Amino acid sequence: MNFLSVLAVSKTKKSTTKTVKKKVSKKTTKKTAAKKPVKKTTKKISKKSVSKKTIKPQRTKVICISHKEDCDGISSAAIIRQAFGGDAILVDYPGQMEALNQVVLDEKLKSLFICDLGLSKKTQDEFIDILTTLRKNKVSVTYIDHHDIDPDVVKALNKIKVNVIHDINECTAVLAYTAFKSKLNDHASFVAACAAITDYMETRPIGSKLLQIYDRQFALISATVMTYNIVGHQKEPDYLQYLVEELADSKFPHDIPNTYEFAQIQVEKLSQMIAKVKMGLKTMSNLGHMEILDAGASGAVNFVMGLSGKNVGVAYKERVDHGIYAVSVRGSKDCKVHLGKIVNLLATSLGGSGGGHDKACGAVIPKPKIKKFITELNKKIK
Ligand SMILES: [Mn+2]
Repeated sequence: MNFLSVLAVSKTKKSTTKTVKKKVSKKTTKKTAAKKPVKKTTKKISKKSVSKKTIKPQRTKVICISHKEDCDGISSAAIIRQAFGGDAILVDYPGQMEALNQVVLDEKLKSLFICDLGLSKKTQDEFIDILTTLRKNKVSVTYIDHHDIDPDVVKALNKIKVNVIHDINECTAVLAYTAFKSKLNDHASFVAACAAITDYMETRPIGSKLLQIYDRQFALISATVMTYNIVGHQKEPDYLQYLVEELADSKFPHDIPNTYEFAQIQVEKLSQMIAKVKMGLKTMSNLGHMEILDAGASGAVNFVMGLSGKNVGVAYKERVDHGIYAVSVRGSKDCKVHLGKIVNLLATSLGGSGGGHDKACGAVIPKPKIKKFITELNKKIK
């Protein structure tokens, strides 16, 4: 706990220094601008003659909105931070749109990166709308992802000149590493390789090349320890930020204090989870499912699938604050349907959202619809 408060202090310090560096006048200008109703006219005039008194606040901020729940999201944020600086906003799927709606209001935002956050039928239109506003405000936007995406969304994003880096064949951190390699140091390839491992994508063309730079066992234990620290700190945003900063600063997971001790605690919890899943697991003809009460659904879902003996596992956890269930779905190697696509459509039809990969995906389902979601999914995956 202590070191966290130290972190918080050092962070504040950093940002204060930044603001001071950026000249005091900017702040004053911004305030005046907000009060004056003539803002727009002044803006137009000052555009050409960018002279001493620009009313428009200068856009200087770099922000990366990335997925907070796994190594790929955290690693992507670290890679963007190393390449471009700036701060990360780490979110889960339910928090994704909220974060976008926040940053769109930030008058200092200069460039935005969005990483490892797939879209669904439910969210894609709003996503395009927000990015359109950002582009109108001349914010540079880069969207890096590898989840299944509606081709029309890519078209729409290209049209508004969002830099779309999308490939379902590699994980997001590997895509980010490849795109911005020239701005990254050697260690970034390790961060990307760890992300590929946790996303089951270390056998893909680029992922495998990155992994072979390192000793396989060393990379595996590093990726695993990272993952356990990320999963176990979901409710501590400061710690997740700290991980991003340390990885961006070329630290190995074992160089970050207490990560291995923390991973030990997590594996103990997981072994208890095995016992709990054995007790609470329910099965239908085509899937196993279970409500999770005291851990994350994604940590349990592999056990639910494995122990059920079915080709699909579903674990769901209530998010009381949102009135929804966060649902994790996994398919075995023998699962022949694309779960991400099925879950996207089904979740949307029930007033939720969802999607992802063929054998690993997630959904947000309104609380009263969870039973229906499971019975319908069971029907659709024969
Ligand atoms: Mn990913």
